[in-house]
Parts: sequence; C-alpha cells; structure tokens
Amino acid sequence: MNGLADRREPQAQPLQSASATAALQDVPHTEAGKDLPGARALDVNTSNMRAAALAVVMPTYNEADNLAEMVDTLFSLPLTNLRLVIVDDDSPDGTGALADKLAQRYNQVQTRMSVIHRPQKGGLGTAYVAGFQRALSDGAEYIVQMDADFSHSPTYILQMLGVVFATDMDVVIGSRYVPGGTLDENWNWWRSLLSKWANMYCRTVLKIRVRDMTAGFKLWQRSALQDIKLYTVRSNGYIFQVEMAYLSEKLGFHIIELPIHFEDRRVGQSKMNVSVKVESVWRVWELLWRHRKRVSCAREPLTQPRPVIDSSRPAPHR
Ligand SMILES: Nc1nc2c(ncn2[C@@H]2O[C@H](COP(=O)(O)OP(=O)(O)O)[C@@H](O)[C@H]2O)c(=O)[nH]1
Ligand SMILES: [Mg+2]
Repeated sequence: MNGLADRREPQAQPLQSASATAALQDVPHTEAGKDLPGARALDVNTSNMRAAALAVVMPTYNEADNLAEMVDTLFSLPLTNLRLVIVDDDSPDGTGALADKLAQRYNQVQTRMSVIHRPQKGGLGTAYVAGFQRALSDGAEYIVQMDADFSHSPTYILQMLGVVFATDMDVVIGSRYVPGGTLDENWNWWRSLLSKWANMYCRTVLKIRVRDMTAGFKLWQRSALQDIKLYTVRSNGYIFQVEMAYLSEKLGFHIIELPIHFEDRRVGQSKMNVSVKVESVWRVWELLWRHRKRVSCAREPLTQPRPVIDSSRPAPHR
C-alpha cells in the first residue's frame, strides 16, 4: 500500500485526522525535558523518538539576522541527537562566520553542528544536495530540510518525526495545501493564486498527487534519500523541491503531507526572484524527460510500525 493511496480522499487520511491535528495544536508550548507532544498524540515510544539520529539541513544566504535564534530554537527541541548542517554560500552579511561561531559554542561536548562553506552563491538545490550528502555520511537516520527564516516553524519537526515513528512513512511533507494547512495572512491574493497555480501546473504536467509540490519543509528517512540517488538531482531554486517530490512519488515512496502554517519570513529578503519562478515553468518538462526511465523501488507495504529500537543503543550518527 502506497501512503499516497491513502491520501486521495482527504477525509480518509489517517494522519490528517484528529490525532495529527491535536499534536499540532499541542506543539508551540513544548519544553525540553517534557514528553514529546508529537509522540504523545501519535502514541509512539517517546524515548526512542527523543534519541533519534536526526539531522537538520539548512541552506543559508544572508540569514545573519535569523541564524542565531534559529540555531538556539533547534537545539532546545527535546531531541538529544539532533544535529544541524548549515550550507552557506559565502553570504555577504557574514552568515558563514556566525555559523562557525555558533558551531563552536554547540560543539563543546559533542559535535552537533557542522558548516559547509561554498565559495559563491550556487543555488538552493545544490546546497541541499551537499547538505544531504553530509548528513548521510555522518550517519543520520532522519533528515529534515527547512529554511532558515522561520517560515518553517522548528516545532513541527516533532510532529514530522512522530508521524514517521508511528507509520514508517518515507517522506513527510510540511504542506500548505492539504486540509488544515494555511498560508501567512499577509500573502495577497495574487501571491496565493500564483503559488496555487504553480502547484496545480506541476501536478498536472507530472501527473502526481502531492499537493504541495514546492514545499521546502520535509523529513526524509535515510533510505529514501539514498534511493533518490542525489547525483541525479540537478535542479536549483523552486524546481528542486518539485524534482524531489516528483522522484519520491515516481519511485513509489510512502508519502504523507502534514498540514502546516507557513509564515512569511520574519526578517531579511527572499532570494527567489521572478526569473527563478519563471524558470520553473519550463523546467518541469525537462524533469519529465530526464527521469523518464526511473522506475519504482517497490517499497514494502506499510502494515506494521517499525520494530522498537532500543534507545540505550549508541546514536547512529558518527
Ligand atoms: N546556500 C544557499 N542558500 C540559499 C540560496 N538561496 C536561498 N537560500 C536559502 O534557502 C532558504 C529558502 O530561501 P528563501 O529566500 O527564504 O526563499 P522563499 O522562502 O521561497 O522566499 C533560506 O534559508 C535561504 O537563506 C543559495 O543560493 N545558496
Ligand atoms: Mg523562505
């Protein structure tokens, strides 16, 4: 059974029903040391979840005003094995140097944060691929991708992980376009329309069911990222997100979209300009052609939750 098959009818999606929604409402008040709300609502083993080897991959370009608060927020989540990989492209505002300083602070007892410095602005997609590769080679079992600008609230990571622990999904997409998902109130009708149109366009051309094709907030299981074969992913900008969603569905991954509230960035400016958006329109056709020979990896049916992992086992991060 493919997870997507469950999502044809929104009402029939088990994880967008009462339990996931309850978990979402629970989250903003999470404190370190308390029970994990995502686990509580989804009835999964809290201590295994707390010890999960999870890496957050975060590309940055001119995010100096967001980074320190974001890093502190991530490391105050009640996930003892959370690691962070920053991929900075020599940001003129000094984000890279700030990331190094933060890494020094958080790496005093054990390595929790690493910074990849690239020599120049190389685009979101290649930054993610570099970060994913680092997270995989460091031994992460779960990999989260997210923006540095608080559009993606870090507290959702607990829900995403709870969903994976409860269901063994390959990919959880933080989605604006499933029931319960919302956009920032400040988005004007034109921006919302454009975003929704872009999603509809991609879904129609690529014939896939993921609703939020351009979502940049996802949690991947290690095996899913490995099966994608990151060296085949070439897109940058928004189309990178589309390519990853397309491959996930084409390869037969178990996918679920978890409703999120998408907030506009608090400070700084978007790096996605009009040309990046326009480029996405024709690049969709290129994706269709480039991946025409990829076939499903035939995932096992999702009948049982994964076996319980002994949380006393050393963390798989190396
Ligand atoms: N390393 C790197 N990060 C980037 C690049 N472009 C955008 N980002 C980061 O990717 C994330 C998403 O970009 P953002 O400007 O917020 O896009 P928007 O949310 O679509 O407006 C942010 O954390 C940016 O700092 C890039 O060329 N290189
Ligand atoms: Mg953003």
